[in-house]
Amino acid sequence: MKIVRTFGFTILLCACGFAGSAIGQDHQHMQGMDMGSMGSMSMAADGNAVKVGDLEISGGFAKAMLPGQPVGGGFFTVKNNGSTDDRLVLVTSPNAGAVQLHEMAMKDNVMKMRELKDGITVAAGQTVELSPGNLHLMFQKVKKPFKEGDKIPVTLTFEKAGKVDLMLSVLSAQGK
Ligand SMILES: [Cu+2]
Repeated sequence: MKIVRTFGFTILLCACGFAGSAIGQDHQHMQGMDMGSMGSMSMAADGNAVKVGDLEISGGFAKAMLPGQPVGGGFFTVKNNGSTDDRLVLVTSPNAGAVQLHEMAMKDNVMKMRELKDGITVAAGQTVELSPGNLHLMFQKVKKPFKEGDKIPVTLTFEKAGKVDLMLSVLSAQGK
């Protein structure tokens, strides 16, 4: 994983997945990561929104992976138009051996990422955004590295709304 330090955030996801399988769910990402630079990575919306029950899912995208990179990041926005809370509990994709739900957060000035085993809650009337540097999907055991322009199908399972298929457009490794 030497290249991790040379290229910043893009390979970070790679570092995460690597460390994640090796040492568990609360793994260290990168020393002293600058939140400011991460904030500037805005999300590129795709426009193909899908609905299931009271939920509306939009802006799905994934980042291109570098050759040999074992894991990839995926992102989208979920809006809950209903009056009951729901929860994203499972994500699967034919392009990956497993898909985990992760969050990233600053802790003691260090960016850390951990798997959310209980899923991601989308409260009634709220919108939850999975975006670089925050909540994200982590594709594990990816069969073929995601290339810019690819489409990655995923199936999301929500506790109440049930299953819905979503297509993630692969953007550049920078997520733009
Ligand atoms: Cu992750």
